[in-house]
Amino acid sequence: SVQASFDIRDDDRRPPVDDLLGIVQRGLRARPKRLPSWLFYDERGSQLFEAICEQPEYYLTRSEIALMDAHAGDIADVLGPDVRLVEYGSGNAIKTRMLLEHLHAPVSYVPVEISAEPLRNSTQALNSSFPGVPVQALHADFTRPLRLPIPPRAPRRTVIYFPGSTIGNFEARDAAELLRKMRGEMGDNGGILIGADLKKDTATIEAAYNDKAGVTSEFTLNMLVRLNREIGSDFDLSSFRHRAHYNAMAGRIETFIVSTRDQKVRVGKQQVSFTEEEAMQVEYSCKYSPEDFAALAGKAGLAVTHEWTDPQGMFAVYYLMR
Ligand code: AVI
Repeated sequence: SVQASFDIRDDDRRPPVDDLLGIVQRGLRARPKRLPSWLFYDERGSQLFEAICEQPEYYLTRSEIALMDAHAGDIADVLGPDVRLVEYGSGNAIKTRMLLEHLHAPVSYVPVEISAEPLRNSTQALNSSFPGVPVQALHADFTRPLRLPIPPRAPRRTVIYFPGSTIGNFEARDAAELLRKMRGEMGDNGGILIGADLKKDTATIEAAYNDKAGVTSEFTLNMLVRLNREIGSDFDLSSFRHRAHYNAMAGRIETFIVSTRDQKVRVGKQQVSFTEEEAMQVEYSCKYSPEDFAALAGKAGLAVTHEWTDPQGMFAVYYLMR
């Protein structure tokens, strides 16, 4: 019988977010004001993101699952046998499961995740569903250089899996840099399997980031709730609102937190002024044509060797190699 096994390793070089106040104050001094989108993902923010994925307007998750449903077997054939699968982020692992079900004799599964609790949960759940696949979880920030655990046996290749179009939350330069970092980690014979949202009509995209139930709005404003709690700022939640619009020229959703009145907010020892309608930038979600994505990969020294889309042509998954 196969022995279930998993371990969770702490990357001791993981930087604690010890200077949250400094990061926020710097962002609020910028013009226009801006805060980094990773600030969304505290415990509540991660729950709200999961809820966004279930909104009827948010087609990304459903489309990527439909894509995996249609093509996971073919994807597994392209990756080949004896793969070590390294996943950047380990959120809700539906897509990972669909992939693991089809992979031929995977060597190990290595989820890399900065939040300890979700990492522990998904590691345990995956381990009980796939007792034959050793899980070597890594508690680390995937944007930083990783020290991957030693695999239980020599893999034929390392494949980095980065679903969800999370690459789109990085600005072009940072996205290329992240792909280049992955390129180093996967090695000569490795590959990257990556999901990216496709460009499409503005109305469909904008609806996905402005759901009727208001979940995305709550997700966006939760960033201020988090800051009030963690750095003791006094953002008045009732005088800020969510705004997301599609910048077709730049090919991205741009999300802002907008001040609904002239106001001052205390952030540490500083008073920060907001004018009425002042918009603070908090997230980009880039959309790519297949050509855009091939160009991005090229900047990182990678080539698209395969691409798949869901039956409705909403979302794409690319396989990249050196
Ligand atoms: C995680 N990421 C791919 C989501 C996106 O679509 O950019 C985050 C999100 N922001 C608002 N809604 C969803």
